[in-house]
Amino acid sequence: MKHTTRRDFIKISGAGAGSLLFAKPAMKAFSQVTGDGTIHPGEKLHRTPTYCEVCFWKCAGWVYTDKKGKIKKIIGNENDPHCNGRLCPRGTGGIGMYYDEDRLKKPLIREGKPGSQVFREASWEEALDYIANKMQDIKEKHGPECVALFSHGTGGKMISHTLKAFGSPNIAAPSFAQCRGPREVGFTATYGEDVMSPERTDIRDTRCLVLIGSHIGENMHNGQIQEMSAAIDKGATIITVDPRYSTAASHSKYWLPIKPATDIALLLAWIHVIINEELYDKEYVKKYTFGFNELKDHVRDKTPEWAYGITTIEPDIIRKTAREMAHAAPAVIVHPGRHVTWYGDDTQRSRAIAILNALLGSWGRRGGFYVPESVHLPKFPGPDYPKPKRTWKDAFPGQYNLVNEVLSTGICDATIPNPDLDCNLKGWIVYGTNLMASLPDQGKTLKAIDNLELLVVIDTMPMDTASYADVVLPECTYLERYDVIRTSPHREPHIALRMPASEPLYDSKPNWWIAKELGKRLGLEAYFPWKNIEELLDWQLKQVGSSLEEMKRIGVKKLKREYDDLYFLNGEEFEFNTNTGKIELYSTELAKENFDPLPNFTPHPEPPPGYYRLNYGRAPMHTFSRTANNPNLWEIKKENLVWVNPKVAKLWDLKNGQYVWLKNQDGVISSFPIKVRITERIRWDSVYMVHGFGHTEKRLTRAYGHGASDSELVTKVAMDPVMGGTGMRGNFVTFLTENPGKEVAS
Ligand SMILES: Nc1nc2c(c(=O)[nH]1)N[C@H]1C(S)=C(S)[C@@H](COP(=O)(O)OP(=O)(O)OC[C@H]3O[C@@H](n4cnc5c(=O)[nH]c(N)nc54)[C@H](O)[C@@H]3O)O[C@H]1N2
Ligand SMILES: Nc1nc2c(c(=O)[nH]1)N[C@H]1C(S)=C(S)[C@@H](COP(=O)(O)OP(=O)(O)OC[C@H]3O[C@@H](n4cnc5c(=O)[nH]c(N)nc54)[C@H](O)[C@@H]3O)O[C@H]1N2
Ligand code: SF4
Ligand SMILES: [Mo]
Repeated sequence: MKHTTRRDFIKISGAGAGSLLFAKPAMKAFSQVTGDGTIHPGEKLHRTPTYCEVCFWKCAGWVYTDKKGKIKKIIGNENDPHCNGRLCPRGTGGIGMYYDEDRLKKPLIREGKPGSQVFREASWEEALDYIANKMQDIKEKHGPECVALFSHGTGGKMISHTLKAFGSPNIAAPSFAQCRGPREVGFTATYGEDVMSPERTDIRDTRCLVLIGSHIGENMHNGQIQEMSAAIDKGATIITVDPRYSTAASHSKYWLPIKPATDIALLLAWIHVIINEELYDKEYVKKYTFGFNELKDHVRDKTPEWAYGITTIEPDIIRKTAREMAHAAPAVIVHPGRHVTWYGDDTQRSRAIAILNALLGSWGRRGGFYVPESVHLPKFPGPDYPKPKRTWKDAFPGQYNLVNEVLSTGICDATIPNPDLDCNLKGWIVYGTNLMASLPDQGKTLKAIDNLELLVVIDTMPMDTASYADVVLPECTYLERYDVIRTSPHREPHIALRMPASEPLYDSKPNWWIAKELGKRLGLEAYFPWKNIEELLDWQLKQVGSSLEEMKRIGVKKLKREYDDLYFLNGEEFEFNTNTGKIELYSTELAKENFDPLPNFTPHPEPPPGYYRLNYGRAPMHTFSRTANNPNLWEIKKENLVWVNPKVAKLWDLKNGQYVWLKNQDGVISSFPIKVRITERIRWDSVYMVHGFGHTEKRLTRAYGHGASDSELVTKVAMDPVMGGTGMRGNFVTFLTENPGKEVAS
């Protein structure tokens, strides 16, 4: 196992966040980022501002085009707090999204029977008329609420506007029920506020960063990586809890290779040590928290020795790491993570993380969690949205009272006919999300799709979900369009502009145009009183003292904070937005809903003999399934590998580089084989693979058939009873070394 030293980490990261994890061949691929060769020295390039859409960190940058209008390169905007002038490799390689010759080029309408997957090209007029007619039909027969929107990504805001004007509140993203939902509900129950994106973690100034399955390093969220690197530079301690020896683990003072699914036991033991050894911030706890005595009683018997039997982490290490955190407090962060839908008790694990931070006094403190601010852009004058009569929650009476966002999987469930429901959803618009890859239990998604009267997919690529659509609309890429202004929260409030660097290729159109044209056909012109998006953006920008003209020049503008409270809890009075006005160690809200008011450890199912827990994560050069076909990024990583512990490899007589098929506990076999990587970096009870590969859509000429899809193998879901999140890490796989002769659907 190769160990890089702390010094090495600083050295490579100093060259740019992007190079952090890259070997030389990978970097070489980046020197030829454009589709048509390199930039000639001395060539004069024109630059336009953008913000990246390759992932949801949305770094602001500059796009350079040549005299002919060809896009040549993208670099970071120095003034942007998300990236500080440096893009990650995916952001640099974003040009590949524009040059990908497999892009959707024309609107498509399905021919023949539902499910036929045979399409014909259509004009925009015909495609939009078709959608509007169907939507009106559903509205008349069942009500507008029976059309739902799945959306992920910036452009979803415009399509949401059309849907809300149409009268439906059913707008969901997989980034809640399949991602950060439990953390937002867990932190809100504790602090009355959520963690937000970008996370309000003050990593830059932290003295101790605890990562619990948060694999920053493979998880390439740009600003966090840069801040973590800066923190290490200043001598911060990193503690990583991960059953896998992750990149972060390799830069940590302590790596705790925890038995999967047991983190709550570790967290309770840490809380026990911190209370028992009186290491908590007494003044902070007394002044700002509620329920300390209940918590103290609750963890009395949750000793490190108790946790050892569950987690396999030595009591001595549990004590040492707890002291390390307390020593750094309040400049300590027990990171809330982001993709936290693991085992179904995820809100409770997030609560335990929130409680631990409260004991250490890190919320609202420098080097802990800061208070972010964002710019509020006024809404362009127009009518209010109609008030919906029903919502998706009607399908789940009495459930999910603590949930403020829509559950994607809830929409899916509410689409499958059920005698208890007076209305099933009948139409889906899917914008910028590949449901077949991002929702668990593909069988269920397909069942829901089977019951639809209308499925519209708006995408840039012919992704897996598009093949089930009635109508497919080709959106132009982020490099060819304006979008809404980015107003994400940060230390300093700021705005960022995305504008087209080039005309849209083929017959693709931007989301704002699609939203407006569809709105027009639905009789919703009044909601689109602006001529084009330039007029809308310019008006909004002028309300906050800028203009489109200014933003085209500078790309990012920082504004003054309204409140001087970046770090607010230094002894002053503060009322939290909870029932008690305090940080709730004991949650009155969870108690009211009959959930555990203090987190408990519950054991989870173990893999049956011959099976291994399916663990998955990210690769630094790819984003989910969306970059698998990107020519630049594909060049660097064409397929995922399955990580297998040497002991397991020996047992199965597996060799490095050998291809195997994976079969899960429900008998589902991966469509394609996956290459074995034998490594000590994964525990013997689990295997690991990167999410987003194994595409079954042949129109993705590069990505088709490369690697295996974790999504296919996630057929079992551990539902979080508090907020409906779908725990996806309770699936187990075994190896098939012979070709199972599986027919591949495409
Ligand atoms: N099994 C499994 N499931 C998971 C995860 C996992 O790791 N494993 N991760 C979960 C997490 S954390 C999340 S956040 C979700 C992510 O889920 P998704 O957001 O669905 O992720 P992608 O698979 O990247 O799908 C994005 C889609 O948007 C399209 N797209 C890209 N850019 C544009 C654009 O500008 N306009 C339009 N219209 N479309 C565009 C892409 O072509 C692609 O089809 O998945 C969740 N589901
Ligand atoms: N390059 C790149 N970066 C990305 C993305 C991307 O697609 N590509 N997606 C972004 C998005 S939307 C999200 S949500 C984040 C997700 O990134 P994170 O929130 O960092 O990660 P997770 O996917 O939850 O966690 C993956 C890690 O959890 C470990 N793990 C598995 N089981 C357990 C367990 O039981 N206990 C513990 N302690 N650890 C466990 C795995 O070994 C792995 O190292 O990444 C973001 N960043
Ligand atoms: S982290 Fe990378 S992919 Fe994500 S927005 Fe920033 S540059 Fe783009
Ligand atoms: Mo996510």
